[in-house]
Amino acid sequence: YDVYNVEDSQAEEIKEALLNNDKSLAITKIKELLDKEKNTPLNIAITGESGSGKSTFVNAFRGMDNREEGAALTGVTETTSEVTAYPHPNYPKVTLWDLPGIGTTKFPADKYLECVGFEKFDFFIIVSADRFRENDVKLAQEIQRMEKKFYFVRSKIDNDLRAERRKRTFSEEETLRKMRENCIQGLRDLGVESPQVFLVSSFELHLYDFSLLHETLDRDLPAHKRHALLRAMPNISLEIIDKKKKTFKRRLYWLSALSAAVAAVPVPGLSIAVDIAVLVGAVTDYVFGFGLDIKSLQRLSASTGVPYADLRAVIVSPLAAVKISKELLLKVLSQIAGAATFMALEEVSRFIPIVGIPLAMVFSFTTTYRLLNFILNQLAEDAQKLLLLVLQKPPQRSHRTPIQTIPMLCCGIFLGSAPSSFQLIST
Ligand SMILES: Nc1nc2c(ncn2[C@@H]2O[C@H](COP(=O)(O)OP(=O)(O)O)[C@@H](O)[C@H]2O)c(=O)[nH]1
Ligand SMILES: [Mg+2]
Repeated sequence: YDVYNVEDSQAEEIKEALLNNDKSLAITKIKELLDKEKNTPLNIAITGESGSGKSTFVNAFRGMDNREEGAALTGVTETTSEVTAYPHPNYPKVTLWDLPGIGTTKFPADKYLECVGFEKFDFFIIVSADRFRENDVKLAQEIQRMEKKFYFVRSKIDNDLRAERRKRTFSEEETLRKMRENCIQGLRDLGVESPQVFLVSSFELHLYDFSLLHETLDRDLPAHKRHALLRAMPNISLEIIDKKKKTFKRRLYWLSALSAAVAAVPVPGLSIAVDIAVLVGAVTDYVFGFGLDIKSLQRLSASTGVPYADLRAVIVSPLAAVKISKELLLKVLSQIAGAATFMALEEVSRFIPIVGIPLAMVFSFTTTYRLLNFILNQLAEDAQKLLLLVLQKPPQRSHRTPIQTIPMLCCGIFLGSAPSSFQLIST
């Protein structure tokens, strides 16, 4: 098992504890590792002038429609210097901060940063709906002086493209290229050395540069923050869903090791009781990460206009769009072919003297691994099918099917049609 494929230094400690047969230490360490990921705070500052589209971006990032309850208020002129926190609905430790425009506060850049409490932010996104101005640049320079990162987002790209589309010689690629270049040149002229500019439409995050923004942030952030960001990302591409699946899969080894360590405690019945609680936690995590919980699906329905029932109809996993309980999970697990046999073997093997304990560990590991892997694959497939469904929705005229998504679509269809019984075996 590829247990070493974790960037964390904790991995070595766990391995050592397991090898030394120090189970309680191993359990503590594995739990620490799993919890750490879940509890990593990520604070993203969104700034830019009033009307630039900050609040809409905050909502879109959290998978919310502007009109929804709990959404940041949009289309209102800023009059106060209030900083508002918008926690991610599924990962409240990931927070988007809607900052007032520097022009609204009338503070100089250094005072502005102090005023908004810059220390807590992991990075800044500076939004503008047209060219970037002196205020944006002064702020960027001050952010840099504070040794924080910043990225420029040129918003409302859909508006620009709509206007350009009227021209006879319209080429989307060319228009986007020019806009990007103009923004970069404008920032250079104002003194920013190598500005990173991303063209975004908050109404269509799956188009233009939002994916690129994620990739860039992914590169720049430290490992644990990277995971927090990925999990909170809206499902804008099949690739994002696949990346989520891969990080969950990496954690699967630790969950399986945890289950194995627990199973080796020679008390009948205990291993299964502990395992189920651990499994419920893990599966709930997958469901939330893929946005397959009831509330996320309602949000998806609201923001895309696809009826909830239609979304629900493509979902196969019995664990999506329901409240996950121990009872439900046990029922689902028992329905997964072969599962029952594995668990029975585990229970039996524990009582075989000497060989029993290590054998129980092995069985527990493989059982947990196979079951969670099966569930994870099925949920990821559901998320991909949902994405394909919402991208297909008719009102979005021929906006463009980005060329790069065509192979991914094929791949998604292929994944979607793979017989699920194979995935129980495949890793
Ligand atoms: N077409 C389009 N309009 C947008 C976009 N982002 C924001 N808007 C609109 O621009 C206006 C101002 O947006 P808002 O988010 O309130 O800006 P803020 O003042 O910076 O928070 C609102 O009417 C939004 O609907 C976008 O990506 N595309
Ligand atoms: Mg606003």
